Amino acid sequence: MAVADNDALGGCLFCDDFDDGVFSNIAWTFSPAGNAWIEAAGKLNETGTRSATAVASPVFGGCRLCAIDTSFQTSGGATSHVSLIGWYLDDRNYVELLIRERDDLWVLRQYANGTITAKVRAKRAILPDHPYAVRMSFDGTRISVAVDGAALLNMVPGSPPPVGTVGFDLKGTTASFDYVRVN
Ligand SMILES: [Ca+2]
Ligand SMILES: [Ca+2]
Repeated sequence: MAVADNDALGGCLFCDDFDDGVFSNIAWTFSPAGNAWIEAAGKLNETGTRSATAVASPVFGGCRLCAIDTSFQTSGGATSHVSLIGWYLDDRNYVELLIRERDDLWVLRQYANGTITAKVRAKRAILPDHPYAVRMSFDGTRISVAVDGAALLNMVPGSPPPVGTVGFDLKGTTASFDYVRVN
């Protein structure tokens, strides 16, 4: 089975630098199924008018007390949003950091049993096609988000507590992800 280039960034629970031009549709799960996420120019790239999701399953079994790093960028657009997904158990139980370029809006929220159980939001400039380095981490009490090294959001998640794998989602735009690293 083809696996992600898991060791390219050094020690990690799971990481992929998206640098080898091969993105496995066996290692990752896509929604809609068969959607073409393309690894090119050192990044994972996707364009979607409708929602498109890629989840690192089965390649990564998930984590609970962990930190997820990525660098992502979006071309933005009127109805666009892009998300970094963490602690993904299934499509009813996960955490996401969602950004809306048009509104310069950053939203951190948890879905538990299909319902939003925790949510915080902040304004911070989002420039089209500008990369942002993001860390989303859970210490057992709070989920925190830092952007380019500066704290931006945190929240206490509801029940059940988050656990699971990582992924990406977008709608109405083009987005690129330089790497994902979980520790
Ligand atoms: Ca690859
Ligand atoms: Ca890369």
